[in-house]
Amino acid sequence: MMTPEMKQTFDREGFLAVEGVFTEDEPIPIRAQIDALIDRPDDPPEGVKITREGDTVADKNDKAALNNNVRGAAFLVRFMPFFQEVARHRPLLECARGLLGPRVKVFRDQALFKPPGGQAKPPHQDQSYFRVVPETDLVTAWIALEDATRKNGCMRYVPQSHTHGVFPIGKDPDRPLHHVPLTGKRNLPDSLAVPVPAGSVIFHHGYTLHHSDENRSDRWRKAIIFHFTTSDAMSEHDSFNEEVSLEID
Ligand SMILES: O=C(O)CCC(=O)C(=O)O
Repeated sequence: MMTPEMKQTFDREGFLAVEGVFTEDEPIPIRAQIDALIDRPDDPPEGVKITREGDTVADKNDKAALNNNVRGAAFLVRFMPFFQEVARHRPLLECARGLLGPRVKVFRDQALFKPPGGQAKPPHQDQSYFRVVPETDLVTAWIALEDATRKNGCMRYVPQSHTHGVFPIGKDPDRPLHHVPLTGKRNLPDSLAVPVPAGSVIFHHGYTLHHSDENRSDRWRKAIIFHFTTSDAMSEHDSFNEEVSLEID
């Protein structure tokens, strides 16, 4: 599944889209699990955390900004056997091992469901948050459960941005949790939209700058996201190490 040419592209560009990692049918039961979470956001399975659009807002009294739409979930793999099976999906693991080496784990997992009108995700680097060591041992797998299109807010990546390491972090007063990468005078190319059909997986390096636009369609854009690392990698932040999603190899 992961040819030497694909690995070279990933190493050069900092991301790689692989179509057909999951068959056409495989996302269907995964979507059903996600839909059940969306339908009952106040009653998630134990340990699973539901996130809402308004979670990113600075002023929790600002009723106009405080959009209560369900936006995502965290710890599906850590707490739900169904998603542990998804994380052990053989072609997915072949790709992850092809990029990271023979021994991998799911360091962290999340799901992002961008509802119609759902807000853009600003540019960021995953390593800015996770601080995994060895620093190059974090690869995120973004798994499309629906077709991801320019209209519904597909992923966008800044080619070769992974060659710069973690940028200094700035603050956005409107989004206090967000790490704004201060790219300074570096002459970075524009980000590239990467539309993919359902069942595709886009892999990106922990340093790669990425973001997504608002969902301008009338349908949800649903994805699950597994942050893979090598088995022995650890975060500089102990809290992450205490909440690893799934040991695999
Ligand atoms: O799904 C999105 O729009 C953003 C996902 C993301 O930031 C990530 O996979 O690290």
